[in-house]
Amino acid sequence: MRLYFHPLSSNSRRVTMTAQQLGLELDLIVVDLLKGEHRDPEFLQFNPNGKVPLLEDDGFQLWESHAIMQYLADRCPGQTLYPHDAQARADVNRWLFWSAYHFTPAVGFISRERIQRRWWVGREAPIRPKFNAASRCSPRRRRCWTPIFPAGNGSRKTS
Ligand SMILES: N[C@@H](CCC(=O)N[C@@H](CS)C(=O)NCC(=O)O)C(=O)O
Repeated sequence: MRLYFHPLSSNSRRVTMTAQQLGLELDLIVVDLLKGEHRDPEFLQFNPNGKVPLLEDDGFQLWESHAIMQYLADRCPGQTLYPHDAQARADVNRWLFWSAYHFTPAVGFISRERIQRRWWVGREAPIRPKFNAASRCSPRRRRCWTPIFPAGNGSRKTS
């Protein structure tokens, strides 16, 4: 199986970490995002979103990191990482969906503003006094952060 990825991509990393846990060896192919290789027509043909990671398995192409994680587990008979019991699997799925819908977009925002901007613009975004990880979410969505940020607003209490 071949994984088109980028070493700095956290979406790619969750796939490589899953493969490692499963003891699966993947052929890793770097898609140079800085050179725009993810927008090449040959790549877009397999992932019209123009994003990594992309898995290729014997002519089958799969994009979306969480779907790839599930697929890798399903390709390993006897694996225990992704449970077969309905409730145990539902619990894992719960966190996969939470990661895809709530966690990753917010972390991506921080990464773009604080890290990637340094590459593209030469400096990170100015820090807004009230900025926190969930400040761009509506109050309803902000509540979704309570599993990891008990304060419910994306900030950790320091005192
Ligand atoms: N929901 C997708 C997100 C993939 C994604 O955003 N990948 C980033 C790298 S971490 C990318 O390829 N960005 C290139 C771009 O958006 O131009 C997944 O989970 O695989």
